[in-house]
Amino acid sequence: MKATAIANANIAIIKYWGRRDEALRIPTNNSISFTMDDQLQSVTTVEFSEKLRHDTLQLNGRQPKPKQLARVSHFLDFVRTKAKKKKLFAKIVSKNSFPTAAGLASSASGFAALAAASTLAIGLRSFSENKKNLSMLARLGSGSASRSVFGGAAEWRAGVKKDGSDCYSVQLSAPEKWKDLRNVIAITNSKEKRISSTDAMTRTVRTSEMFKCRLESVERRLRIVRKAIYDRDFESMAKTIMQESDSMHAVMLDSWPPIAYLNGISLEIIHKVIEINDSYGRPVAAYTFDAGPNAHIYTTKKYERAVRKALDDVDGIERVMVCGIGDGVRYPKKDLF
Ligand code: 2P0
Repeated sequence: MKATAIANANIAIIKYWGRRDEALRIPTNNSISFTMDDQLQSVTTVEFSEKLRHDTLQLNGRQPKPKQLARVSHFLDFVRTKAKKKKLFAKIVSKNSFPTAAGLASSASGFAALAAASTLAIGLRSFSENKKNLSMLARLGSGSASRSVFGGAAEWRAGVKKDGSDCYSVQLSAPEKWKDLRNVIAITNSKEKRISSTDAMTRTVRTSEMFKCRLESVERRLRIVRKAIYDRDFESMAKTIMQESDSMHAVMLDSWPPIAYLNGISLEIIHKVIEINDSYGRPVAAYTFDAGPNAHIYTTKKYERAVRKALDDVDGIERVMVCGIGDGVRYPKKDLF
């Protein structure tokens, strides 16, 4: 009853920000992301045992915060219910290869790996071996986790049904399809964020007057990005990637109390990307920011060096990483314990 799974983080270019159903984590709009390579990875081992009286969790070698354990247990309740084993508890050990909760999508890789490992461990093969079902389940742990089930590019469909049975992700293109795509990540603050994205997006839906207007533009942007991914056309999606990030951060700021995730360094990076694109006379790099101040600059291998060089001029960046496009959920042979 022990199993291990690996999942990588994904960085959205059309963002998930807002839910129509909080408990079932059903989003207000479809979103699209690329799954990152193995540098941004979670490995999770789950063992169910009749000897345990409650779930235990070790996260990056440490005891979790009570809130983190409660969230994991709440997710495992869905798994236990599906397996009709409501009183079967688990030992969970999980490791991230990157800073947790710093806007590097650790909940996406974490819950995708947890969904895969727990369903395999408890014998729910219709989930552990079926990516559509697995992505629907991972969604209940963390919305963006539904996209990390797939490698390459994935679209998470919001669906229209009340019970969320048509709310899951699909793969738009395989990781091999876009080998020279890069995400140059500039970490400007690796500390945990003050407000979780879960709480922040609820606040936006409740209080932002601009939010409805954003939803109208998202539909058009989805069409542009789907076609660009299909055609492997970076230039035609670059403008949309930046507009989409700006639109999400605008509705965050339009919320009350305002949600401001970007810092001064993030803004400097935005200026740098605008300068690079101006110097080439066309978009060769596109910034996007999640619920945090770290920059993700999508570009292609050809311009990776130019982007890194531009970042050298920005004071205060803690670390720069360059990710390619990676795989979806896998089951390694080795367990963590
Ligand atoms: C995304 N983000 O599409 C967006 C962009 C952050 C900004 O998905 O509450 O951690 O767990 O469903 O998945 C972060 O939100 O939120 C996120 P929950 P999640 O990647």
